[in-house]
Amino acid sequence: MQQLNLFAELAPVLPVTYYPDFLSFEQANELYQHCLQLQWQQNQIRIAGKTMPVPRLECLYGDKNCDYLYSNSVFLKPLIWTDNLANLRDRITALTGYKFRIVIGNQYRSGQDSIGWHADTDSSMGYQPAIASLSLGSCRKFQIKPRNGKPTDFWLEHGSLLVMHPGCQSTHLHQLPKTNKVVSTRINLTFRPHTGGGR
Ligand SMILES: O=C(O)CCC(=O)C(=O)O
Repeated sequence: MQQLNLFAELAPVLPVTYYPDFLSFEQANELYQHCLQLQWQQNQIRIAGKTMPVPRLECLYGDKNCDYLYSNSVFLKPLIWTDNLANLRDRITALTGYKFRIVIGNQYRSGQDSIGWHADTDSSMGYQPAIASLSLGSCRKFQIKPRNGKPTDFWLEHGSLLVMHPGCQSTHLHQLPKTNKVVSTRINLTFRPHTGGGR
């Protein structure tokens, strides 16, 4: 499997590994169809005293009691793993050695759906979490940068996997910016550890 390890010569400062062809085209198509049937919800987020819709749809699947709260305002309760998501989780663990208890789904319906600069630092994931991010559907630009540095762009392809290694969330921020280009639906699955619960 092709692997771009960005600890190495391309971009020495990035603590991520990108696997452009983690899934075959057929596997990615099948998983995309499955993911369209997940229980997507439109959540509301509170920022600077204002409540607004999150600019994407979200869902959470995972182990029992692995609730997830982010930005101190969006609270997600896990649904039981589907067989497809559990198989995918185990396949990513076999590749990376990292263990995951939850997966957060993001559905970007158009170029106007996005996620702004942030790090995933929610305490429920424990110390220095590894996060594995699988992309399906439309290819979108993903950016990552050191907290005070310049962004590097990735074009996250259908069936690709981007692994953010332990430490990445402390030193780097990432985002999926809006685009005015016409793009159709993209689904992103982020597999994460969690300190609570149990299977
Ligand atoms: O959609 C993506 O690739 C990024 C998702 C993300 O940053 C997140 O869920 O924290």
